[in-house]
This record gives sequence, C-alpha cells and structure tokens, in this order.
Amino acid sequence: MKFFTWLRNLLLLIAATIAHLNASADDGYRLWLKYDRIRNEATRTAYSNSFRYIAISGSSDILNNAAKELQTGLTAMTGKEIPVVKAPVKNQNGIILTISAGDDASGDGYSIQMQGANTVISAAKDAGVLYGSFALLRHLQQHLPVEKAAGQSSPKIQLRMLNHWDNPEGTIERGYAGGSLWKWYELPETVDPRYTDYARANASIGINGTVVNNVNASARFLTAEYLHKVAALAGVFRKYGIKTYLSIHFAAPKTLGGLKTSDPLDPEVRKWWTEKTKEIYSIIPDFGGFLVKANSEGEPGPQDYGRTHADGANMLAEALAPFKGVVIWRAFVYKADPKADRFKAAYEEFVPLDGKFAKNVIVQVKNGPIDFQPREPFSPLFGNMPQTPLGIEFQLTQEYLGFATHWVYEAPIFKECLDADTYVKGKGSTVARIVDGSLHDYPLTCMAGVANTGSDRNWTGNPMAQANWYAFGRFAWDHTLTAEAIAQEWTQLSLTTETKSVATISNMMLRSRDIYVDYNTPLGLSRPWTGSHYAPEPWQNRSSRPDWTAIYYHRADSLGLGFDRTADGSNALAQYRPEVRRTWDNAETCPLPYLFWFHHIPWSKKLSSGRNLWDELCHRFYTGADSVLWMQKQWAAVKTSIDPDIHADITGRLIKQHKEAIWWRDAWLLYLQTFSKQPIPAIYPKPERTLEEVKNTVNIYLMR
Ligand code: GCW
Repeated sequence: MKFFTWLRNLLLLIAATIAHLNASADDGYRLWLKYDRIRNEATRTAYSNSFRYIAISGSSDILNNAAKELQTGLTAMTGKEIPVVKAPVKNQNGIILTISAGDDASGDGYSIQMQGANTVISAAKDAGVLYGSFALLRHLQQHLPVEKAAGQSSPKIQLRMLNHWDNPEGTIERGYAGGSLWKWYELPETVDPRYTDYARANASIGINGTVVNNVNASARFLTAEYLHKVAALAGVFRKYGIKTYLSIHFAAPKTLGGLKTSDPLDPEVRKWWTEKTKEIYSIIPDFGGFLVKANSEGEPGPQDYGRTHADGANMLAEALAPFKGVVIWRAFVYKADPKADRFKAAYEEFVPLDGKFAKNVIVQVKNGPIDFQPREPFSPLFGNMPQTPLGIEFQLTQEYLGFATHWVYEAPIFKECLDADTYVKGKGSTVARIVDGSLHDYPLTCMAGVANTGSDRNWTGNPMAQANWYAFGRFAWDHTLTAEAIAQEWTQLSLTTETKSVATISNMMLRSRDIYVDYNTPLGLSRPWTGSHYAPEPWQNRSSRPDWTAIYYHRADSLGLGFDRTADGSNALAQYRPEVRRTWDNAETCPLPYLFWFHHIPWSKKLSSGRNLWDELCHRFYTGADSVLWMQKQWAAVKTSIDPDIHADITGRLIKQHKEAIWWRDAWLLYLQTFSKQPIPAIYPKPERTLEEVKNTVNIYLMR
C-alpha cells in the first residue's frame, strides 16, 4: 500500500512538473519585456529594497501606464508587490515619476536621478517619463546596479515610426509572421488586448508613430467606416505616446470622392482633401499625418496630371497644416526605361525639387538607391536635398533577407548606412547627421522601419527577428549606439543573462548578415527582380519591364559580371561627392563588398583578395553556406541557457537555412559558370544538382 501511495505521489509530482514546464515554456510573446524573476538573491534583495513604491505626481494615461509597467516589471522580477502611490513615502526608498518643465532632457527625453535613496524619473513630457521608466526597466533586466541607471537621454530623431504594409483584408505585403495584427473586421467594437502589448513594445524602445496600412494603399482606409476602426487603434496607441498615421491612395478624390480628377492643382480636389482631413481629425484628434507612395510601381500620383511630387505633397500638406499634421512623401520611384539605370531614378526626380516642398513635408528615402538589398551603398539622395527634410526608411521585414527562415540581424545594415560619410559638407557629413537634422538644420526628422510584425504568437515569425524591431527603435532614439551593444542588450532581455551565452549569441548576430550576403548576393550582387524574392532565379530574363528581370541587375555575360556605374557605364557614381566616388569608381581599389554595384569585372580578373573573380565567387558562396553550419554549432552550445521551445524553434530554422544556403550557392554558381566557363575549384564539393535540376526546384517553388 505504502509503495502505491509513494508511486502515486511520484506520478503526481511528475505531472505537476510537466504542467509547470509547459506553462513556463516561452512562446516569445513577451518579446524583450519578459521581467523574469531574478535568480541572484543579492540582486533581487537590492532591487526590492530600492523600490518599495512607485509615486506619480499628476495623472495622465501615459503616466499611469509608466507606473503600471514599472509595477508589473519590478513585481515580477523581485517577487514583491510594489504599490503605486500618489506621493513619496517618508523614510522609504521608491521610484518617483515626475513632470518637470525645466527638465534638461529635450523633446521626448528623460532623466533618471538618484535623490537620496529615491530614484527619480523626470521629463518635460509624460511620454518622456514613460521612456525613462522603460529605460530603468531595461537596465534592471540586465541586473545592473541601481545607481548606474542615473543619466539623461534624449532622442536624436523626432518621428520614430513603424510603417506597416498591412492590407484591409488582413494580409501583409512582404509580411512573414502571419496575418495583420489589426483585426479590421472586428474593429472598432472589439479591441484586441494585443494592441496594448504592441504599443508597450514600441514605447519601450522609443517608437512614437505608426502607419497602420500599406503604402500600396486602399482608398477604403479613408472611408468613415475605416477611420473609426483606425480611431480605435489610435485610442490604444496614444496612451503609450504613439501617434497614428495613414498611407493614402492618391487617386482617392476620384475613386472615393467621385470627382473627375485627382489633379493636385484642381480646386475641387484640394477641397476634397481639406474636407477629408478635417473629418479625420474630428475622428482622431491627434492624427499624425499621411504617408504617400505616388507614381511608383503603378500607384497613382501627381505625375498622372503632369504635376510634380512637390505639387502633390504640398496639396496634402496644406490640408494637414492647420492640425500640425505632416506629409511623409516617399522617394521610392523608378521608371520602366530599358536604357535608364534604376539606381539613378530617385535622385533625378527629387533633387530638382529641393526647396519646393511645404514646411510640413518630409521626403522619406530608402537606405539604398535600389530596394532593401542585403547590402547596398547609401542612397545618393542623402546630402543632396539640403532644403528638404529627408527621413530614412529601413526594412525590418526580411523581404530580401530570407523571410522568417534565415537568421539575419539587421543592425549592421542600419548602422553601415547611418555611419556612411556623404562628404556633402566635408568629412563627417554622415547619413545619420543628415537624417537627424543636424547637418542641414532640418526642422523635421524621421526614421521609419517597415514592420516585421504579424499575428504569429511570437510577433515576428523567427524569434531572432525580434532583434531587428528592437534595434531599429534603439537606433531611431540614438544612432550613436553600436550594433554590438544592441545585440548584447537584446539578448540579455530576450534570451539569457548568462555571460558566455550572451557573448556567443551576440557574436552570431553580428556575423549573420555577412554570412547571408556571402551565400546570397556576395561582392555587391543584388536581386530585386519580381518573383518570390526568396527562391534564387539569377537566370530570370523575361518580364513586362526590363528592370523587373534578374539579368538587368547582375549583367553576367561572357566577359564578366556586374553593373558598370562608372563614367564608362551608367555614371550613377556622379551622383556622389568626389570623395565618395573615389572610393568606389576604381575597380582596383573598390571595396569588394561593393564591387558589382559599380563595376563589370572580367572573370579572370585578379582581385585584392589575391583570388581571381571566379575563385572569389566560389570562395564566398561556399564559405557562406558552410558558415551556417558554424551557426548551428554555436547555437547548440548555448542550449542550456535558452528556453527549450525557443531553442528548438531556432535549431529547426538553422537546418532549413543551411539547405537553402546551398540552394542559393548552387543556383548562382551553376548559372554563372555558363558564362565564366571555369570549374569550381577542387577544394569544394561539387554541387549535387545540375543547373537544370536547380531550375526545376525553383520552378516548383514558384508553382501556383
Ligand atoms: O521592395 C518593393 C516591394 C514592394 C513594396 C515596394 C515599396 C509596398 O517588393 O512590395 O511595396 O518595394 O517599397 O513601395
């Protein structure tokens, strides 16, 4: 009998343990706001002694949310309930949240000070207090000493925004993490609590604006019905200091308003936008403004009526001005001209318009001249529109970076561009200093990230992609941070605080982009052709327009490979200052990562690496694919410090990533070999497939 009781108890214990494990398994939902209980007792005790209460003077939704977040975070981390009170408690240590008009931190900035035994978070605006509260939590999640949290921080960019490419029927253009977060069919009556968690996540990294719909915009969003849905979202976001914006369909006066034209100089059209804007502000009083993709990839725009981008933007700007709204006008334009170089298009269309935009217009420029490629030179528009505030657009969703399967930490992409020197006002004229307004005294500044979020439980599909959202927000706040520091910080907040594992994972993160480039588009290859943006198709040569083929970009022929953009070719390099041009326009000295961006290189040409071109290509593709095996090993080594579900998830993705790296490698090399006529060096294993076989796998992938 005794034995059976013992056995029963044992079984119950096992069942309870399994249930507990399942309950605590990490599904990634909490992002970097995990607030796991601190295991180190000394740290836990130090924190509970320092934070016995949270006092807020004044009251607003944002302040209340700041206090609530601190309460949730600290209670979870220390295991002790921490009350929110109206005034500091005598003889007890606590956190004091306060608005102080004279606070030195500017704009949305904050300061954290130790006053006696109290931690005081103060700011000129309540949003600043919220950012300061999140900063303190970030600090404590890394288990650092309380007093080291003291300091001051102000954002370098005013509009720190996410751009969602979400459609009204719930899909996301270039989204790889499920459907849209916004449940348009349920809104406005049902407001998913997840919208609050979305807002918390954004506020925690300083994001203060969100464009909720796709730039390929449906006019439906401007109907009263949809505006009320958007208003319900805005109602949640505003409590976290986030303004809501809409992408607009430029032809809406016609399609929605029933007018004969959408000509921006037509008085009826202007009146329509004025009325529509008034209506929007009557429904969403703190509406941020419009994001516009016009005369780009088939979208309507002012050029349909012989008008300029400035005419179009200024019409909208006039409607928004009374409400202090802004127009964010995208510079992503290119024409179907077989003789033109798409690289040059945005510069050619926009530079002549410098100085012609209204005060509340920002021109939003993608980081590179083509389209979010794994590596691009910075867009030559930066520095060449001194009288027009230029915002920068990065892509967080991994359209060309292996969707949600491949592990690519994007911070090095952002940083590379922000740190690039344009030389427009001499040395040190970095893209960052243009975008933050300091170089040209822009009155408006903006950094946008095309969101990688979706309805997947873990928000971004691949758990590692959360780091890209995180890094974007941190850079938008402070572009002087390093990709490395952000990787370490994110890892500690999201995966583990174990020192060695943090070092291993952040090292993998930092190397992941170059590894991807090596097996995907080495030496400055690019692949923005139509199709899946996933499967390799370097042979693709047919499309309705030349710039929607692969061969347009890589220009492989019997002589060599690459796009000549020197004076002998398209001369796109002339769009850069001489100091920049000099680093790129000589094939002998051009850094290898940019080689095919600017040069057509003969197959047997000896490169600065000591290898000839063909051998260098083989080296890159093979090393890149092999490096994914290295990633697998590194990841296996951190297994004991990572939540088992997340570890298993990423392990699976890395296996797939390796297979696909080989797929890419073989597709490119076997195809390019038909031009180079050179063998793959004997040190590498031969591809297991023929070119025809690889093509076949791609055809199957693309099959409908
Ligand atoms: O990269 C291309 C994408 C399109 C996108 C476009 C843009 C929203 O393939 O899907 O459209 O860029 O940025 O407008």
